Amino acid sequence: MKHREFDLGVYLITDRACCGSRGVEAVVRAAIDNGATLVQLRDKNVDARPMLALGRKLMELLRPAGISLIVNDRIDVAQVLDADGVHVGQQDIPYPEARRLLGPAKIIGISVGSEADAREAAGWDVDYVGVGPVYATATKSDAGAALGPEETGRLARISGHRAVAIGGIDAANAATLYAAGIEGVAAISAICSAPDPGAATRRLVRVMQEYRAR
Ligand code: TZP
Ligand code: MG
Repeated sequence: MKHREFDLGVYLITDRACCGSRGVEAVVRAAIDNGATLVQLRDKNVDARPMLALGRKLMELLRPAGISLIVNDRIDVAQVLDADGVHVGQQDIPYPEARRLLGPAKIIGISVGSEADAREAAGWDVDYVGVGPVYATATKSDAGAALGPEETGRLARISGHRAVAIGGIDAANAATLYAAGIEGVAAISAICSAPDPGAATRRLVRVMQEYRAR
C-alpha cells in the first residue's frame, strides 16, 4: 500500500515559542488558508499529552483541507494520532526501524546535513529528505554550518529522493532553492514569527508558484 500524496512546496514547521500568544493552532490555520502545502508538528520541550492534544486539534484543521500532518521525532505520538507521517533526524530512531513501526502507508522524511547522510538516505526508501541548514538560523541551536543553496541541491541529488530545503528560508531567498532543483521549502520563523503568518505564507507560495509555472 502506498501512502497518500503530499506536496512539499511550502512546508510549515510549528514552533510554540515563535507562534507566541497567537498559539500554534491559529498560525497553522492562517498558513493553510494561504496555501501552505504540508505541516509538521514539532515541539522539543513538551510532554506527550499536551503534544497529543495539539496534534488532535491540528488533525481536525488539516484533514478537511486534505493537508498531511507530519510529527517530528515522536513516532509514538504519530501513531496515537494516526498522523500521516513522521520526520526523523540523524539522532532520532533510524529510518529502517521507523518504517517497521509505522508500516508502508505512512510518510517518513529524514534530515540530511552532509554527503554521508545523503548517501545513506540513497539506500533507503524514504518519502523525502529535509536538507539543511541552507542558511544560518537562530531557530535550531545545533543546526550545524550553513550549506548554501548549491550544496543543498547537490545533497538532494545524491539522496535521489524528493527534497525540501530547511534553515533560514524566507520569501526573499526561497527562489534560489527552487532554482537549485529543490521541490519545496520548509520554514519555521519565516511563518511562525511573522507579524502576519498568513501574508508570510502567501509570499512563499507566490515564489513557489512562479517556479512551478515555468
Ligand atoms: N533543521 C535544520 S534548520 C532548522 C531545523 C529544524 C530550523 C529551521 O528554522 P527556520 O526558522 O526556518 O530557520
Ligand atoms: Mg528530530
